[in-house]
Amino acid sequence: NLGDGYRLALIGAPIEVGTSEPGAVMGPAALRTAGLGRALADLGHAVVDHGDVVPDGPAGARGLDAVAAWTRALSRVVEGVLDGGALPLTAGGDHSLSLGSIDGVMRHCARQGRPLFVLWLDAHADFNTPETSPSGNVHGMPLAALCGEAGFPQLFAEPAPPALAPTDVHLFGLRSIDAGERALVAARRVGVTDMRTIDEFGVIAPLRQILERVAARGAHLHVSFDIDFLDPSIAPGVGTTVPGGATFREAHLIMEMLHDSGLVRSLDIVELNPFLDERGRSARVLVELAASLFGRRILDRPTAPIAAVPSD
Ligand code: Z70
Ligand code: MN
Ligand code: MN
Ligand code: MN
Repeated sequence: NLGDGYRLALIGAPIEVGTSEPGAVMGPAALRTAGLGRALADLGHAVVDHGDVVPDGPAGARGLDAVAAWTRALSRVVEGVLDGGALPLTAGGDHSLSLGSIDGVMRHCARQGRPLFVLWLDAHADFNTPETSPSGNVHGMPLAALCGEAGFPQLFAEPAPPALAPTDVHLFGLRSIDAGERALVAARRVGVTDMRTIDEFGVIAPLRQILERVAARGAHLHVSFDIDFLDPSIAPGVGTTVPGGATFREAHLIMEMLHDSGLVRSLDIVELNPFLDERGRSARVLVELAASLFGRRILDRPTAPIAAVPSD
């Protein structure tokens, strides 16, 4: 157990080589400017800012070689933070950074003999391979690479940990998927709560099911939060806006439930593009949501279980 005050490690990952839309490189700076570190420290956590990670070797060009240089560097930092008993919060940067953060988490978990579960809050599936990708953008591919799909060059340092099991990945908030990745997600039995499910059942029931499963297995829960999970009306600072995203209230509730579960052991916040933002709105929303995930609440008590709410 992490106890009350967590040790949080803020890791900047100013990476945009996985997208065709420039600006995500400014993400970590914008999150710091919006007060990410201060908000978490104000909640009583010990926050250490590790600064921005520098890629291993040349990472100037776009594409998989550049991403590999980031992946190796990020993996080392994230694994080191976990080995030191702190919780890594990797702030991006485009979603290809999760290749590195999750590789680091997998190495840490493998050594501890602990199962890993990945909750992917995103409008997209990010399950393309170089072959299925319509855009060639690596930020649309990290989950396929982590799950061991063929067609990727060597991205991870040797020895690579065993691939992530697709059944231990859950896509939450999905509303935009390409034909090739759609077939793969179905064939590999990746867990999915799409926007239609959320419209029908809300966020509580599907998320509770996931959290119960993670708790029962004693798994390490990694949350990868793509800002495009949110509706663009509350978070316009993203490269590709997809309408019909999570509302302000749904997103807060998810963060509060994640906090109350006590299961989250590592986090990515990705795809913030401050160049496309409106006066820092998106960065501020992300800081607020991160604060909710790490314990900010309206009243100083957990939300009452439904059964305890007086009915009539
Ligand atoms: C599409 C692709 C994507 C953003 C992920 C989109 C990928 N599936 N876009 N996050 N903003 O190009 O692979
Ligand atoms: Mn994504
Ligand atoms: Mn380790
Ligand atoms: Mn996305």
